[in-house]
Amino acid sequence: MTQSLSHTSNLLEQSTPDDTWDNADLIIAYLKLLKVDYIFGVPGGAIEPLYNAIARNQKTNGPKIIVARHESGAAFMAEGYARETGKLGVCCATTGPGTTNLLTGVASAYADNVPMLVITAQTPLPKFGKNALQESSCTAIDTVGIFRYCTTYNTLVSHSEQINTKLVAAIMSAFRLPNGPSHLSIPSDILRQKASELPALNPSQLVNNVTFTDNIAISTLVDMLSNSQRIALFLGRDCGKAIKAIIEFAELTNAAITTGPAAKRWVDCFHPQYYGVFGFAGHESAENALLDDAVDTIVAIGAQISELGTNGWSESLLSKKLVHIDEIQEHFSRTPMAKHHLCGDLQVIFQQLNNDIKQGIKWGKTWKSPMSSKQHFLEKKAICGPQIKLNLPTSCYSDALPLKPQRVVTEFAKHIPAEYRLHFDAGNIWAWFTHYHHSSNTLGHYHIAMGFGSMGWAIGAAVGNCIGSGKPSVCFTGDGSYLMAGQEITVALQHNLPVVYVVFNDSALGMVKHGQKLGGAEQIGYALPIINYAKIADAMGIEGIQVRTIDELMAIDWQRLGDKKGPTMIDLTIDPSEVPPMGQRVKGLANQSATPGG
Ligand SMILES: Cc1ncc(C[n+]2csc(CCOP(=O)(O)OP(=O)(O)O)c2C)c(N)n1
Repeated sequence: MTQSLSHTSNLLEQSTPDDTWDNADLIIAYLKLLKVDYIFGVPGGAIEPLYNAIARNQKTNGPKIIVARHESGAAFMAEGYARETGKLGVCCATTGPGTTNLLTGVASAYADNVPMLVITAQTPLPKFGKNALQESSCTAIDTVGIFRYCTTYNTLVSHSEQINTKLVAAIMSAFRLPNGPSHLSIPSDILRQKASELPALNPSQLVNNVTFTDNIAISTLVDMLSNSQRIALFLGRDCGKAIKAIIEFAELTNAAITTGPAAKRWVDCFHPQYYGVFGFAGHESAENALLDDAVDTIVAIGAQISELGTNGWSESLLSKKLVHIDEIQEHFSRTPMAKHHLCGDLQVIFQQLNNDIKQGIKWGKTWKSPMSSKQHFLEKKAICGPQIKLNLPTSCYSDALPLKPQRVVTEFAKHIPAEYRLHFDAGNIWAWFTHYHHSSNTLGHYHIAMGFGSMGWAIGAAVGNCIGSGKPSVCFTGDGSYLMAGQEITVALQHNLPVVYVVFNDSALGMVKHGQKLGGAEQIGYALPIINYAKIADAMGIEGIQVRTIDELMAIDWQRLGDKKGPTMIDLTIDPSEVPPMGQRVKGLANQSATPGG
């Protein structure tokens, strides 16, 4: 996660404490220093002091509050905001149920390593242990205990004097690799107490929080590469910041490029060396590129080595041919079979590697092209006007009704303008877009949360992203997820945000239904009622569009929807019988005798 922060002493001056300055003001002063413009949450009695401080600080450019409909939505919004801006995502909740509602969203940010500050109100100190309303102290429903396993830093602020130190620790911990959420549980009486100190953080120090680079390991790798004949790459989620240098490396070494599902956002799918996604709902061509006997070195870069990213830790990737390059040492614990580990800043490593390789090329070193006898995985067939005609499966060109998800996704890839930020919810959406969404947009505007995999993530994240980017965003979600978390659309309504919701309507928890079928399990618990989501939107004063036919699909005016001040709901009926390309995942689950599904 990158960020651009500068030391802003003028903000400190604007925030000089006076008689009314309390600890909640101190928190806001830190957020101003970090140039955080928004806090996401749901109010309640115990967190009121923070809301009061937010209100007081509006005159001095303090962060604004965005009130979500559910606290998990607030956390997803904070995640969407952080992913887009590189700043800290901040969310807050009141004691008890407010805080427990926040949990799934915080866990999601933890699993996907998104920097976040989570502030929850705690029972006032004098009421600890007395069965107070919504008591969240250590002898009740202990919210610090509950957050223990999904935060990088997690503490109760038990004395006013701790707040400065703990805020600094929380912020720095959120930005330390691997990034993640920090949680401060602050009793409401401490939030109200007079603050005695100024913020003690120089924000420019945060950007210095980088990994050291192992120069000896770089030299070893250069030797290995000079003895290698054919290379394949596997790009993981975290290679965004160095993607230009990595692609240059691929081009210099003629390496086949494959990505995990979350990393396809960094790569031009039409790049001649791209072989597609390896991992959940990926492409056979990517697997073949890694399995190619002539490949002697597979380089995994910025890859967590998660289940979905590796087809269930498949040996096609995790073999003795592997070299693993990463900024996070912990990731190496999942590649003990690798012939080489290289830890460090990816940008520094690939600049160095590229310089050395250019020298090698000058001396006559070459690498063989990837699977030269095979065509590109999208196999360009012919040029039809400005559009490249791709040899995609026939379902991608089908006019049949109900609409085929493959056709719908193919059209979306062609027609949604590049400035849109795309968000994909858990469910079959993951599979359809991973497999069939081919775009040359390498701007990283393709967001998927495959760590915790919560339904409803995209519904909130699309709002937070739109707030952070000022650009239109789109949320692709299933009807089950929308029924679970869809009321957040009204946040986009309230704040005039151009967020387009596309509900893939199959009247089912589709991934569960197809997972059960593919795994030969009993068919149970997946059915949903027939609902017209465009009509629900209509009742909320939101433009609702029904898409049932090809003509209606092609008539969606993405430019207009993106220029609009407010959300749109597209209710898209898809063919519920189409089987998503997730066979590998089902096989993996079947081997572990678990129930298929996300
Ligand atoms: C909060 C949560 N509950 C349950 C699951 C398990 N799960 C994964 S996908 C899925 C079904 C999603 O259905 P829907 O949103 O309609 O999308 P579809 O699969 O039909 O595209 C379920 C229940 C989950 N991932 N997250």
